[in-house]
Amino acid sequence: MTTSNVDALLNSVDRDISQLRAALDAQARALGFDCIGITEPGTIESAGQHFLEFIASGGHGDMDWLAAQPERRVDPRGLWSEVRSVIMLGVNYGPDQDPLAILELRTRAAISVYAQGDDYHDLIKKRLKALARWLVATAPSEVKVFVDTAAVMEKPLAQAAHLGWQGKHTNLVSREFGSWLFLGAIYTTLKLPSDDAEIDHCGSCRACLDICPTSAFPAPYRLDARRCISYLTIENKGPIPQEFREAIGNRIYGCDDCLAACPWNKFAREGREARLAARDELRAPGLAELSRLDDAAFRALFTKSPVKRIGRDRFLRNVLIAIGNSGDAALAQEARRLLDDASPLVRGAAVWALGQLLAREEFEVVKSAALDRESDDSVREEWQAAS
Ligand code: B12
Ligand code: SF4
Repeated sequence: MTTSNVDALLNSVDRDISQLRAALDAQARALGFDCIGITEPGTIESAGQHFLEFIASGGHGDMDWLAAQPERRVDPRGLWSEVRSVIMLGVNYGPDQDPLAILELRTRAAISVYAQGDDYHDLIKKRLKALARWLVATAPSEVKVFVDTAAVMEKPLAQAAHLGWQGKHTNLVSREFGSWLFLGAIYTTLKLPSDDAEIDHCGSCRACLDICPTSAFPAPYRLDARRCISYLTIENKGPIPQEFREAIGNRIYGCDDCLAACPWNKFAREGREARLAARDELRAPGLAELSRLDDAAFRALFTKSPVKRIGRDRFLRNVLIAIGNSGDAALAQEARRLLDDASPLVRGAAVWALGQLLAREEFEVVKSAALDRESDDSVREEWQAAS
């Protein structure tokens, strides 16, 4: 083959690849993704190192699944040796109202923005699978799709693919969508041209660090998950440690404070995808009503919602912490009723709520009656601690 023939062949390969990229971008947008970028597997080495330091420091708390098999997470090739390109995708879930306003309504529950609608895992997985199918049909290859639950470092990969940068709150910040992006990934055996990594645009801002109610950031870009309200209300299975209970306020599932404080949100585009809309009944539900949910009613209210995965007992634990923080003595009757709940987790949180809401004398009367019939050690400890 002559040199000019080789050049012609290479030019046509380049043209095909740039056409494939343009078509991939168009297809991703048609399927409801708001941004897309591509990187290679070997681009997150330093993030992988930071991940190992994070695990060694114990910052993951009880999330053993996060610490398991780190070699799979710190490099995409550890999860799938054939991967040659990583396609990162984002879906904007910017709220249609101020997510911090609810924090002032102390008898209402604050559910974090991402959990007020249908479960994003299901929605994004469907879109990822559709895009992956299209890719395989267009350019024969093998693919795997991931959203959230697999051993994939989605934020560093998204930064490497130019979707945004990991801000001081550790989440990905986008110039277009601020802090409100869900992430998903497609690993492929195709070798696609990579985008340039995005650079850090946080500058001297520290709004997300300063707003955190539980001081969960030991340093910028580092989170101690054990102090984060998202971890405490969602991942943590036991009683919520005493030191964080008041700071949690009325946040009963997740927390949005650091995301909402980010000044880049003001550049976020209007008009989010309709299917990510909040359900009206989950925008500001009453604490009293939530405290009356039994298992069946809990499952019915949170059908298709991510909230369902923590189960009724952990959910009620969170609601009772919020009741204790409500300052509304009328809610004491709800906590009192839950002293007889079948779950020690719920009974223990009810004790704390009563300790916050009842006058000392009244509390002691309730205590002496309830302590007699309480056999669980952890709940008895709550009674002692609340006295
Ligand atoms: C575990 C996890 C959590 C944990 C731990 C959070 C965390 N920051 O890691 C908990 C339960 C607390 C959590 C909470 C939330 N999560 Co979460 N979570 C994850 C998950 C499954 C893994 C993240 C991970 O690998 N963490 C491990 C640590 C090591 O990672 P890291 O914090 O990013 O660590 C970096 C920094 O610490 C930094 N670093 C460490 N040391 C040093 C030192 C220096 C010098 C420097 C410069 C940097 C540095 O480098 C590390 C590696 O990049 C991802 C999905 C996925 N598979 O990626 C979703 C994910 C991160 N979560 C998400 C969301 C939406 C949330 C919440 C907003 C939910 C809510 N409203 O309550 C909160 C936000 C809290 C916060 N400020 O991070 C989204 C974030 C989207 C985005 N735009 O970034 C993800 C990507 C899920 C998704 N598919 O969309 N989450
Ligand atoms: S989500 Fe809330 S508690 Fe967690 S780090 Fe951000 S501001 Fe702090």
